Amino acid sequence: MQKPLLIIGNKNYSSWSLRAWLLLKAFNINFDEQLIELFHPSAIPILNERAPTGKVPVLVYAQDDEKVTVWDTLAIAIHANDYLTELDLWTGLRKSDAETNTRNRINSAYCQSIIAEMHSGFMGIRSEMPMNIRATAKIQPSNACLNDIARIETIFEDCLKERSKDSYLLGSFTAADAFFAPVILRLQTYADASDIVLKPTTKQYCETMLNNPHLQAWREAALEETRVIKEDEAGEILSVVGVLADQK
Ligand SMILES: N[C@@H](CCC(=O)N[C@@H](CS)C(=O)NCC(=O)O)C(=O)O
Repeated sequence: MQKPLLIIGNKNYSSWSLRAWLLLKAFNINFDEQLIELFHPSAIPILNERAPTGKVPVLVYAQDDEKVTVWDTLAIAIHANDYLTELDLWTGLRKSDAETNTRNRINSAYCQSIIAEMHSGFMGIRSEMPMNIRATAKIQPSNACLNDIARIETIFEDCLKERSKDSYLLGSFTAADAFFAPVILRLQTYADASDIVLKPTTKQYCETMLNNPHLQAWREAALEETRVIKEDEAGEILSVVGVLADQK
């Protein structure tokens, strides 16, 4: 099998790309990455050739001279779990151990349910707090956005209430942590600035995720980017960090 190639968008903005990238990194799946400029003419030939929906992320590789293409983050997670690792992405356990008891089955169901919930919902937070890693911004959150945050905090409480302080959502790192990673970065850059008060469990989990070395590597790369995409920015930008700040 050829080494997979993950095509992603700008790291400062592309939340779906982050989910797929972090998942593959966290599960030690070897891949190359190709970054395209979102909403830019230079991306069009690459997307036309590789991305059936014109969106990223897309995972491509060759096997037995045939081309395998996986688009959409949820499909990439399922495909990676089925073909690219000995680990079970829903529990973080070895596949041979993952089905041995009811607790693992409950965790697997919980993980799959919350990543599906993220994939199909949370439109309030996703539209009003677009991922913009470099920028601290103040927004006026709607009730839909606040309801999304409340639901996310309930999930975090539910997952973490009986776990150690620095635990991931289901104990070990799973697909759930990758799918909620952009939320962590959004809370980091919008919550305080917008007077959104977060629960202690949420703050603790944010700290755990921000200490994850792969998420840190993504964030550092995002802060090196210079492209500003106006349609992916929201609210009143109070400050920026990274190379754009250094240029001022
Ligand atoms: N449902 C898709 C969403 C992918 C998506 O919306 N990607 C954005 C970047 S985060 C994109 O490619 N936007 C470019 C466009 O819409 O033209 C998934 O789960 O991967």
